[in-house]
Amino acid sequence: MSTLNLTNDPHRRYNILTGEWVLVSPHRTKRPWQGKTEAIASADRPAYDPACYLCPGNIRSGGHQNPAYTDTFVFTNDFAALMPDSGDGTYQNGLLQANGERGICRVICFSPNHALTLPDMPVEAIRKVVDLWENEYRELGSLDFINHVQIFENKGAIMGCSNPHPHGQIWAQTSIPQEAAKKGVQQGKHWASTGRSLLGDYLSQELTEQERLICSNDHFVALVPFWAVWPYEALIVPRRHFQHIGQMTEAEKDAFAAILKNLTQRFDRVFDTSFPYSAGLHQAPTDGQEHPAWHFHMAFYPPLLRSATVKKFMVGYEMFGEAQRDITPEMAAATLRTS
Ligand code: H2U
Repeated sequence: MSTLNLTNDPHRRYNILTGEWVLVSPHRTKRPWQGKTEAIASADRPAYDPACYLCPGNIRSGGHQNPAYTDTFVFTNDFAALMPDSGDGTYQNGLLQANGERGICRVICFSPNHALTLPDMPVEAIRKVVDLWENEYRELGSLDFINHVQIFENKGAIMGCSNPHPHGQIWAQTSIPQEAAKKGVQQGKHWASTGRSLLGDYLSQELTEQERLICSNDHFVALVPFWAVWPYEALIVPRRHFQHIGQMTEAEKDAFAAILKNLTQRFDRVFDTSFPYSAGLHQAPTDGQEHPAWHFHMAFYPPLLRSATVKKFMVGYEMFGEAQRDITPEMAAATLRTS
């Protein structure tokens, strides 16, 4: 058996959190690009936009008026994908099956200022977003029919975000959705066989090896995971093993806000543009069970590949085979570390 050179040889890496594989083709980074480029959204925005449905005091669809909020503001999505009182019956017809799904969708404004994004906001203002995420996780999670609370942000027009006003969303529902379910299984297996947190053990190894680290503080570490699929994918992991945002100490909440700013500022500097991404918190289900294996974390999936205008497409082999990347996670981490 020959030795594998991770910086040169095509290889597959294992995602310990999902049990899936990603194909890495480092030698391919030299290929020329003549494909699609994206328009850069103008960064010139007013602090208040009278036509924005998220700005303070403005009217949303359906006639609801936003209050004159001064920091964060949360409301039930006017076009919610899930509803609390929809049917929860089942459909079974031979091989065809479906289950009704109930839930609640909310929209969170991070700031009243239309012109800002998370990295532009002071750490104290980001801390208020963290507090709101915690409140929502607790409040929605305490409802009988809510077993999972997915908090996320979709940033940038190329991620399908409909409005540049700084905001995120929450979809809370009865079922544990697939991504979280896969992570629950993998973490559970490691816990059962070792009695330790999978991400805790992984973090120890990354802190020793150092080459995929981006930035850190007393309570959190940001790194490019060994199995990253998106070019500049990142993971924020707390040094302490806890299951959900409701267990963070005050110092950890401050540190979480600080690392969110640090990481997203680095993203913006990579291609000197407001970096688009989808980011989400993954944490224990709210089904009333103990989930000792769960280790809170936040993942960022940014699509940009070569510049502010060239993004990665998950098509072709990725749709029919499995995820693939060219630049190695180590190269991406080195870029983010020095950005
Ligand atoms: P994104 O821009 O991240 O896609 O989300 C904005 C959300 O805001 C979207 O889910 C909701 C949309 O349904 N929305 C309202 O709730 N009220 C409105 O007046 C417009 C958009």
